Amino acid sequence: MFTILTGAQFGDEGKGKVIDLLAENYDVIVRFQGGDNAGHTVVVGGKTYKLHLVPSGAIFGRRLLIGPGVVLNPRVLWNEIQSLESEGIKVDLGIDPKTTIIMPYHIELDSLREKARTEKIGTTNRGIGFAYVDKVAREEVQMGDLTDPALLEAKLKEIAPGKEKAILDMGGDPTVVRYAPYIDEYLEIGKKLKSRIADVSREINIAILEEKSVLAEGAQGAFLDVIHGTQKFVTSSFTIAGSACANLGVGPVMVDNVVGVIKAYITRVGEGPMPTELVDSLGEQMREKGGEYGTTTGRARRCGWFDAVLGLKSVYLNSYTEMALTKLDVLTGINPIKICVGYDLDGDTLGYPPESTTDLARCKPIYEEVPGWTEDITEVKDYDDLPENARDYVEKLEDLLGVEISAVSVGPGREQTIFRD
Ligand code: 2SA
Ligand code: GDP
Ligand code: MG
Repeated sequence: MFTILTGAQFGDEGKGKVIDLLAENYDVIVRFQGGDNAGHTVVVGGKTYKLHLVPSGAIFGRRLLIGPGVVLNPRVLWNEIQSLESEGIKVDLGIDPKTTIIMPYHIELDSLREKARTEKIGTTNRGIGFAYVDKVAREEVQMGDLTDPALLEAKLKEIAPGKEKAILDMGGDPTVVRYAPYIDEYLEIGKKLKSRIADVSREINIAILEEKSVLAEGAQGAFLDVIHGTQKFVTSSFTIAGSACANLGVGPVMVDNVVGVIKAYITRVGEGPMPTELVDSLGEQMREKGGEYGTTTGRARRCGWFDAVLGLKSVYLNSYTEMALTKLDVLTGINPIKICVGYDLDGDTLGYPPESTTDLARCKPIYEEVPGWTEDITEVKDYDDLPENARDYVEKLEDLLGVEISAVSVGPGREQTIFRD
């Protein structure tokens, strides 16, 4: 069985929590895009794990893979493995040798470029964009190169002058490109990770043929997709479900399920349009109650009402077969609750977002109001025990999106999840 799971909004929908839960039923969990810009939180037995590169099936002790479409900072990965193993979690990880390596100069370029932008993107400053640029420009260093000092040296010899010039042109310090201590450190990590190198496409295809179950873990969310998102305010990878097939080397006919994770409201971190953003005390209330701060950078996330117009597009982009709705508990006590069911753009009513980012930024949300609830729902285990207004809210979103909401999350903990039958 092959399942793909993606974020249906702007990331941070609670994918880490849902993947951890699903991991019980999967043999293999694999990351297919993005890098350590991702921050996936798993809370088990009161302990919080913030994962950036290691797939969120780690806590269940599953076979974990990092596919070649990921951009990987070896230092972050090594620290993450060490930290998990020091807590007694065995990390059974395979890394594709073609995985792109994030080099210190990518981080330097990311930072210099963002500083120079008059209109910021609000990147996580992890070098993601520049690492993907190098992949496409065929100037990347790959995971396999870190296990072969001569190959790495030859590659850097070829690549370095261009990077040094680019950094110099932006007023940065070019010595970072050939800084010997980092090269030695990367080679040292390469040595340590050598035994974990694996042909990820092959391993996944064999696993599926042997009737094992594989879960592809998306990072970020639909509207941060580099093609279908709100350019330029996007990440540099393909975040939608179809990307898992291309990035992992698995044909589309192998896909059995596509799970969308969607928050009961919406958040965005970084710049870019978000039509239902609340810049008032209610937005702040959602941020505080929902703990809406970047898992990687600690930045405050912007919060707003659930946007069913964007939601519908996300369903189209991903072809979800089911969805998990998270953070319903955060809406407790808010009355009425608003749902964006359309946009007003220059007097026209839209039921689907415009393609242009600048048009999207001009859209005014059209809201439908529904009554809220006041009961604490964080301990509810059965769907029927939710307050009626909470159930109506879930079912209203289900109707608007046209996809079954099969799980409702009412708290960060693994056990704070209601499965609907
Ligand atoms: P980048 O660094 O080039 O990928 O940034 C480009 C845009 O993508 C957004 N982005 C994210 N949005 C939500 N969550 C992400 N992960 C972290 C988290 C973010 C954090 O889990 O909270 O800690 O700040 C993530 N990663 C990238 C980013 O904000 C830019 O808008
Ligand atoms: P991801 O990037 O999609 O994995 O999401 P993050 O981990 O960056 O952010 C989601 C945050 O919400 C984390 O702190 C989770 O522990 C938390 N969370 C997940 N589900 C719920 C929920 O149902 N209720 C509450 N209150 N918090 C949740
Ligand atoms: Mg996150």
